[in-house]
Amino acid sequence: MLPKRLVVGLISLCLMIRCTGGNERCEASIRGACPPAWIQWGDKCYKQGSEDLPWAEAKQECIKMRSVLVMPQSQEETDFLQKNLIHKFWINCNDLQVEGTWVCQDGTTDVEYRNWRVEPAEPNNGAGGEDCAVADETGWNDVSCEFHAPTICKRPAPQLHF
Ligand SMILES: [Ca+2]
Ligand SMILES: [Ca+2]
Repeated sequence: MLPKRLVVGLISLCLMIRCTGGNERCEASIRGACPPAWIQWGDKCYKQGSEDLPWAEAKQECIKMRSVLVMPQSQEETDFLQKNLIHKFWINCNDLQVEGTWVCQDGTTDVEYRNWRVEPAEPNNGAGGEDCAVADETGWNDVSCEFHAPTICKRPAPQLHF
């Protein structure tokens, strides 16, 4: 345990930096660390699922861990995941509702970022039945939702507010 005085000092310092940083709103918060077994990138935490699963089950696995199936919002985020967890994984992106209309969401937020593989061109709805997407080093590919792929779950890093 940290001495109480040190903790109070650190919190005060954080408050001071926040409040003198020129922010219009003087909001104080300390970014917490990710739970054990989760890795941190910015203010997000990530964890790989225990086994390869079909897409819908991958989504459920993340919900069970109070998180969501990952949906990278940039190449930087993808690079971090591939370097630190696994090179190929499901993303929360599907065209199950309307063929060819891809819905990609980070939690409930629509994500505009796309990184479909260029060569061979994806998404190709191969065999007429590819409605879920995996990411790997070559970009995204649509595959059958029944395909078994690794899962990465994502959740916000805990924030302590004052
Ligand atoms: Ca499709
Ligand atoms: Ca495909």
